[in-house]
Amino acid sequence: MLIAIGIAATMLRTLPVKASGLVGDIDEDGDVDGRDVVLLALHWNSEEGNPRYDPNCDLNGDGKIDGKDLAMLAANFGKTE
Ligand SMILES: [Ca+2]
Ligand SMILES: [Ca+2]
Repeated sequence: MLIAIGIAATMLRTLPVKASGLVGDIDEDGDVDGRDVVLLALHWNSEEGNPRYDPNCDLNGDGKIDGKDLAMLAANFGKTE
């Protein structure tokens, strides 16, 4: 329950800065599909300051690209704008 509230709060904080408005649409082509999963995988397990870190893949904006970001992408997988 606390985790769900935390994720919801993070999403509310993150949503306005995303250009596409669709959380998980990393390449901003209007849908959340395998290409976005691949992009997230390429930057997987990196942190802010690491050369592999890409803020577009850090969906919850916590400075790390990890399972929390994958969970947010998975929640929107298959969705389009
Ligand atoms: Ca996409
Ligand atoms: Ca993150």
